[in-house]
Amino acid sequence: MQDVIATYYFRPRSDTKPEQAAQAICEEETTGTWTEISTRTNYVKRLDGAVESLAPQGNGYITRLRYPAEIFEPGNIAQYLSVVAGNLFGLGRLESVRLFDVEFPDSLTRFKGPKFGISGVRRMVGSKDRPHVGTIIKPKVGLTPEDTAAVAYEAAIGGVDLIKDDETLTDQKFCPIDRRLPLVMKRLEEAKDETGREVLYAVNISARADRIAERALHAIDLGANMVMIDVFTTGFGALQALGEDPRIKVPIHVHRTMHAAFTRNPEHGIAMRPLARIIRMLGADQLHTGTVSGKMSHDAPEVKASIEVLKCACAGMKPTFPVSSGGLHPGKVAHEIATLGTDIILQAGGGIHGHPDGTAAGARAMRQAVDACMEGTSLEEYAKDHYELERALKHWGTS
Ligand code: CAP
Ligand code: MG
Repeated sequence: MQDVIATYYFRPRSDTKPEQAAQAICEEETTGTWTEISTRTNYVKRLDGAVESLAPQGNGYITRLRYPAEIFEPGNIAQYLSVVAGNLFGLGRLESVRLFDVEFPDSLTRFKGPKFGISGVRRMVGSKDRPHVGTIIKPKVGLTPEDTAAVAYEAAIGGVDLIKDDETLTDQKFCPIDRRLPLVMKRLEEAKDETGREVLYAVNISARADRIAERALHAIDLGANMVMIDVFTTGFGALQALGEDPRIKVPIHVHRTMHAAFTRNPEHGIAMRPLARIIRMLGADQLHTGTVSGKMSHDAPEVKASIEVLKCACAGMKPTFPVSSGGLHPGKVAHEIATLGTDIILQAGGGIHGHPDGTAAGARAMRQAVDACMEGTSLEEYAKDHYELERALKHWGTS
């Protein structure tokens, strides 16, 4: 494949034929505009887009469009996106249009990708093939640094692999990074002395793009063993700045807050899959791809499609660890693993801290649920001699 192939679903306006609508996208995103122009000379036309295929699907049509590779500036994701996911969303001749996927040729995927990837993160934690268990400190904001660290300690003692800040906690006055991070790392050291296990803490360094590398380096100076970024609110350039900076030698956890503004409507917007491809290229070691049973709206085939592109062979890049999060609790673990596999991070905030016996018990229950699945035993069976899991299943059920 030499060029870029983008796949869209669309519904044309009633006065527009599907062929015209697909052509309108091609023209808008390459060399055309709404009318003939004298400046679109013969030498320019080599950059024309082309409709590769068009077929009815559901209430609309699915089309594959080819954009010449030469239109793209290698390495400039902002520019890639303004071609494949740009003005087309606003074209009046379309009632709706959704970017389903985009495939880039090798010449446009020369990115470093994740520094650690799934195997690098597994090495840090010391796991082989089981799903990782993560937790989000809850409440998402409001705790003092001391209480945040105490909750982190409990979760670590209980057996989680990863602790992360929530997406809205950054460096507010009530819990500044300079105080929170060293305290959390100190408490995680204490937990390590007791359990022998390394636990990762993803401190949320989301900030304006031109300061983010500085903030990451400062966090590393304070002892961070992972950083987290809200990629859509912060911007792709910010993630790229972290991913490509050789001084940032810790894994990057990527949260996707705001994604549903463009991924949720099945007829319009951008599916998670093409975004996941790009986020992996930019250096995400872990990325939220959604659950198949949790509190956020979800669509199993879409979640699986996003996970697939995080792991597929792509320009020698390491695979990104997918994260299933949002409304999970131990009773949901079996369904998540059965659908999404074992190369997955299962995160529970409420589903750990809301355990009737507290955070450590909640973490134990999540780990027991994972162990049950790895042993091929049902949760109910495993719960018979695993007290924390039994309590969790009684509290939340298994659906
Ligand atoms: C999970 C979470 C995440 C969601 C986001 C939350 O907490 O921290 O932000 O997972 O969804 O605040 O909801 P709970 P997604 O475990 O308490 O639900 O990963 O789909 O972007
Ligand atoms: Mg959250």
